[in-house]
Amino acid sequence: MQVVRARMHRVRQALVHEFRTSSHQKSYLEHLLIELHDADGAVGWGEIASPSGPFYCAETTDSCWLVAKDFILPSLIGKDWDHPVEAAALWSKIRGNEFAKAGVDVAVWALWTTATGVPLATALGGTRTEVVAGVSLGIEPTIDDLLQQVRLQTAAGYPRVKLKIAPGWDVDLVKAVRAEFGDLDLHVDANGSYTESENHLSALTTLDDFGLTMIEQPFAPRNLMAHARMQQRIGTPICLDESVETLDDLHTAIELSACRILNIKVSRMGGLTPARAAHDLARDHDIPVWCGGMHEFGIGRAANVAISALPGFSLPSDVSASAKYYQRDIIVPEVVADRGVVTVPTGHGLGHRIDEELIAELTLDSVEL
Ligand code: OSB
Ligand code: MG
Repeated sequence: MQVVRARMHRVRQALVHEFRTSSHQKSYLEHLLIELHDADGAVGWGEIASPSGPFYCAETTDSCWLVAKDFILPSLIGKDWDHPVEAAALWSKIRGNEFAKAGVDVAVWALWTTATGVPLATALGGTRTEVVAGVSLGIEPTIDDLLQQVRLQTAAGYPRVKLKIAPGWDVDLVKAVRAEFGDLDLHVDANGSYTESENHLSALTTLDDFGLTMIEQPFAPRNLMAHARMQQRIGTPICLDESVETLDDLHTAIELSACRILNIKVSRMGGLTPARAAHDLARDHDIPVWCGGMHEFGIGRAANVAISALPGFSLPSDVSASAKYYQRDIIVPEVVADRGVVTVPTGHGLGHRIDEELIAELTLDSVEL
């Protein structure tokens, strides 16, 4: 198989509800869509879901645009390959830039599964026909606003809620949510905003008393030692997100006992090929995994649903319905959840039609290679 032509589109969509984390705030997103064509006319789409600024990780929308255009796509175009794993080897010399690689990797998998007529989840080794979705709720102006969001999403049937926390926005709100939702599957995500200062350690150890399913990424991404020390002090499992960009990071985290749960993001880890390898490694070490999200539009979301069908994804994933994020999604049908359950598509490729008309309306800039 050979990619003979590639296009990249910068596409903007407004979020239905503004999202704030410890590091940034957003009301709309700009993602890069990758469109790959082979010589026989087959097409595969992928999505680079990088945040616009370098606050979640080092990448930005603009850095992804540059690296995809000047390095990743040129490494792929005109080369022969028989399987997506072989295609990914073509750009393996490029360091970092995992979000940019992920969009191209998803497009390659979509192209290959479209051309061969196989559903993406099946090609990846997925065994589930349905995946369970949770919701991720951002920092709100007040605890009452947050409670309102929890009521809305649990009423929609989502069985798991994750709350963004930051120093000063932690114990009180978890206490309030627990008081109203006593047995809800609840977890918190700090996006690396805590240090090992006395105040911060005291807040984190207090959170150990609320029956949380996990505490996600309390400390800075490279500070695996702090995670290992905290995991020794508390019973609540620590889950890593930002710390694990590569398989080597995961090997180190396992060696250090820095986590008991892993959030696998296709976007953060450079695509479906490395995400699947992380799933396999975690399973060998009895570490349960779930699929995290970056507010992907429909294309990235479809890839997240497909990887969530693998057997090790035993915890609810951040693959909420399109409607939780966007007024109208760029795939048809959009992703729907029935009481928090998403059906894995059985059609070939991503299993959704790409709404190119809508994409054209939302596109700010395009480039062709
Ligand atoms: O840490 O999981 C995160 C969104 C932007 C940046 C970081 C994170 C998130 C989410 C959103 O939690 C999860 C989703 O896509 O629903
Ligand atoms: Mg996270």
